[in-house]
Amino acid sequence: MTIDFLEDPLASRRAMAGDRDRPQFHFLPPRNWMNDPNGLIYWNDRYHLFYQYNPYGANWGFIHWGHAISKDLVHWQDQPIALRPQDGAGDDLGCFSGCIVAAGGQPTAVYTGFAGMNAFPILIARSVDADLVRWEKGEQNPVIAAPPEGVDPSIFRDPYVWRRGNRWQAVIGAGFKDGTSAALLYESADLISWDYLGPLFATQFSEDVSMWECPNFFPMGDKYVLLVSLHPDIQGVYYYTGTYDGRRFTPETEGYVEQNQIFYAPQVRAYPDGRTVMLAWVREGRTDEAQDAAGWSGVQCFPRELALDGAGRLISKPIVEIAQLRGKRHPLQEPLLRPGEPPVELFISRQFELKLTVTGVRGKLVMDVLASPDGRERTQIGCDLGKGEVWLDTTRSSRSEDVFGVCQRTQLPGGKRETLSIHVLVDHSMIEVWFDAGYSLTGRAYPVAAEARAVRLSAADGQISVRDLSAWEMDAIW
Ligand code: DQQ
Repeated sequence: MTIDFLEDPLASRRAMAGDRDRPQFHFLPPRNWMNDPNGLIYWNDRYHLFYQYNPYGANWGFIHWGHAISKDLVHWQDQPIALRPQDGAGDDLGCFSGCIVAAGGQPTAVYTGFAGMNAFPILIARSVDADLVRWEKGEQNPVIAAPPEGVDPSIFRDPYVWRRGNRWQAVIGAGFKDGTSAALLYESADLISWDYLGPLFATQFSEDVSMWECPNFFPMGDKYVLLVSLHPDIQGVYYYTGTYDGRRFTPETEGYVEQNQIFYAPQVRAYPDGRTVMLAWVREGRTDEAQDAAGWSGVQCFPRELALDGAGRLISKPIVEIAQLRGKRHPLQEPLLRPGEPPVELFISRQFELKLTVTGVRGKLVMDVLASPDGRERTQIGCDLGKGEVWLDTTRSSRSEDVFGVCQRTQLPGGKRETLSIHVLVDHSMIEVWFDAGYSLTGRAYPVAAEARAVRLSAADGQISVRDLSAWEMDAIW
């Protein structure tokens, strides 16, 4: 069976309208499984998002490239499937991750074929219409048949291509047989014939990491950023910022973008308006059976604009277009929170944006979202000003046994502080938080109780004052 088009995607979306866990203002396919974003490109006045997609079910397998377009990076329109596996084409078992570049005015996908556990050839496909709906696979495929000497052939994939002078350059994620993780550098005049130039950068990352998946390499100001996803078992997304001489990258600053098993395989694109924007796969935090029962799995993070802070650290924020989705504004008083006092209930919602700034000499802010009236289900966002520590805790989000909660804690750079901004997006099961205008934590929560919708604030270990408090109901994007 070949699925050429998504049959009535809006009807599929409507059929899931009653699903309380399904995000409403983040991109996800009409149904079934999605993972990595691929092929981000702005073309003919449209943003294009391609994505790893299983049209046959809500778990990973037989990966195609799904496709959606947008005028504003926020509202999306479903398109037919763009790339599908094909016997004997090098992508017999799947069309894995890759990117799209415009070569001589023709968008060309450079992607990973999956043809067996040791067969990840690099392939190209060219778009043959203005809307990037129809694709023809390159007659010269594979353009890179196998990894270089010393690289384990089972861990070599995910080309990311850019233009440098009159040549194309690419990094491909890999792991050497000695355990070194690497972003391998290649160069080409035509996207067909590629020269291997050695590792752009390689290191023994840790004993648990065997390769870097989905490397991205892009300039930011006068620096370059290498972004890598830690394999196996989805161990987080890591970045290096540094300098690049056209052959070698010299890192100066490094850190986690996020260290969890939820946010993974981002793709970054510099758009014509000058912004550098990141999308990423946000995994479910529940069992395969629960995903099957829901009929869908995987969400894209809200598009995040990237920047470097004063110390060269990579930071992000939701793109400004988020303001288009703001609906009713919640009228709110700015509370003074004292330890021992009952929590202040701000409003009731599962689909909102909330911004605030907290101030205190020490003390902890505790924010419960998706909280049930009896408090048995609640998702906690918090910060300890005295320690400069922040967290997102989903261990008590749900009474369901099909759900995995996790407490993510991280230390903010610079430690202790007296003032901290917090920016929260809650979109049903999808939770994104930015602390200090740049440091994000992403999580998933699936409360069982229909009334688990309260947002409450309290303080512990010291008084906290809240200011710049604003919150909006968010519109759905479909
Ligand atoms: N997902 C793709 C691979 C990539 C992985 C397969 C990362 O190309 O390495 O679906 O999530």
